[in-house]
Amino acid sequence: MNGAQALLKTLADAGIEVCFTNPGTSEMHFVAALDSEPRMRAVLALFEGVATGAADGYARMADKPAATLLHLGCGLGNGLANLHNARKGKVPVVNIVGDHATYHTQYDAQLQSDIETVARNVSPGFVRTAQSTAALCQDAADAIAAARGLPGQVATLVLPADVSWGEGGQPCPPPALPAPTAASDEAVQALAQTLMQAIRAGEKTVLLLGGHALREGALRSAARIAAHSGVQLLAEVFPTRMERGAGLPAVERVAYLAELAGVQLAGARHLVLVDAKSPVSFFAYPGKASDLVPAGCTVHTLCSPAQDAAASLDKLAAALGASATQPPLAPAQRPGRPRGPLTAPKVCKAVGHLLPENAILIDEAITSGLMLGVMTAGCPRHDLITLTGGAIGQGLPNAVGAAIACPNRPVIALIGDGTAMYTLQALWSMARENLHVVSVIFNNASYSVLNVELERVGAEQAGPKAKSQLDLKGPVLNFAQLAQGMGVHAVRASTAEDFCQALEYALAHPGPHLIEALVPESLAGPKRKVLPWLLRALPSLPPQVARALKRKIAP
Ligand SMILES: Cc1ncc(C[n+]2csc(CCOP(=O)(O)OP(=O)(O)O)c2C)c(N)n1
Ligand SMILES: [Mg+2]
Repeated sequence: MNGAQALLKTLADAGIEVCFTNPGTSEMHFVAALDSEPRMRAVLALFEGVATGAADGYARMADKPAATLLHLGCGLGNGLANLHNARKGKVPVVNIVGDHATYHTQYDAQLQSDIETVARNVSPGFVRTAQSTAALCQDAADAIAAARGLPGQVATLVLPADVSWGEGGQPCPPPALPAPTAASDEAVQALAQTLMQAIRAGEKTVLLLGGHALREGALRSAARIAAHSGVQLLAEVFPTRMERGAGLPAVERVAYLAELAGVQLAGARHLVLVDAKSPVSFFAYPGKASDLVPAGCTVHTLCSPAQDAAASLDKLAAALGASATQPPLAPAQRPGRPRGPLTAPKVCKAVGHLLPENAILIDEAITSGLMLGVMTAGCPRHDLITLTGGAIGQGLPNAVGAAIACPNRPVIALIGDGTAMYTLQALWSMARENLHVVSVIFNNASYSVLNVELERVGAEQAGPKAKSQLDLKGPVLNFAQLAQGMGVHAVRASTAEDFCQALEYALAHPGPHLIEALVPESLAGPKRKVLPWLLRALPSLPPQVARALKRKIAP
């Protein structure tokens, strides 16, 4: 066996079944070896950001990593934004990055660059350059172990061409994965005491759920604790994967806008982190706090991302006497069928009206998705995937990976028009692999959220040059035509009736579809003007009024 063949066998033996590729000359032996390993599916992406985002989406749904195959430092660099999103979401990915043959690097040829430096940013826990064909598969097993540990991470193995083509490859058995451990008895007991005291004293206590705490088992335990003890539940702002819908506990997410998150957390005296990071503002704004933990609030940790969230919550529920409590669950209910001229909230309503059983919902709709949460809260149960690292261009590639991980589940990806243009090539991979993905693109001809941010940061009066940097009107994009050019069935909708019909058709016909929703900006005109004022006023309003306003702006 050559190195590449042994590597593929090692990957497949460890349960890695899919490789999202964008190869070049240095990866040709790996490409050639693909046919020697029938257990490995190879999926071509036409841009590295699609390959890495697909690997991310795949792992979120399969709960195990895919591999990527990338071309030297430049290919890895092209895939970096979505690896960043995977890193922030603690999603396992095994990158295989081809490199020049070891003896070729001294010549500083055209594609020569420092791959490890590029990799370190997104895979700080594991970057290694394989040095010999004989040791390659041990390197791969170490990479897989690093990726699959708790928390999951991006691991990068650099594969020089001569290590790949060299003879004498030795496949390695799959690495042993340590069983995740729950929070210790002592830690749970101590926290239970603190919480009981706090609750007796009437102090507002919040459990902040993130990571694996947003899966069904953990959610149920958390909801038992909440129902029994009166603590409040919040979910982290951008979940990696959240199970929700009718029959599951409904958990409100921390708001994206810091001022709204402030309303949610106001008055909290105890914040308990459950596989979550202490909340901070997405960006800094002049004169506003970055840390969202209110003054006088103590932060506790039930379990870190390296621990078993569900088992830790179970233990806490038991310690509080909540194990038998029946928590309230989201009732089954859907919004009605929207009518009239299409708007972004009506698209969200239509999705809520029609969302099929067991769907995977990907939300990268930016301002157009503000109503998605409420509109789908009572839908049949589904998984929600969100933009974990803020680097846009994640959603369409995620859809490719999610559909490959779960071929029997419909995937609906809601994407902003600006966002869609980062990794639009994902559509081609959807067509080639015949994936059942419905991509909904909100064409509002704008980087709308940045117009909001322009007002919020208090920048000086924006002139025409500034405004044109946030405007996508000249020329207006035609996503239906772009999709058709990549082999994806696509339609445009400008009324709610047309949109509903298109969505029904797409859901009923397996395979990729794109629906281009022609919508006005959700936050425009007077709404956009008053928003910064409202946000600034929130802390001085009575809590009930502030909460009502929060529900109105971002339910
Ligand atoms: C990789 C990356 N580049 C740029 C940005 C900055 N950014 C955030 S939102 C956004 C525009 C989003 O526009 P669109 O998808 O049309 O959504 P809308 O604001 O119109 O709702 C940009 C450019 C980012 N977050 N990530
Ligand atoms: Mg837009």
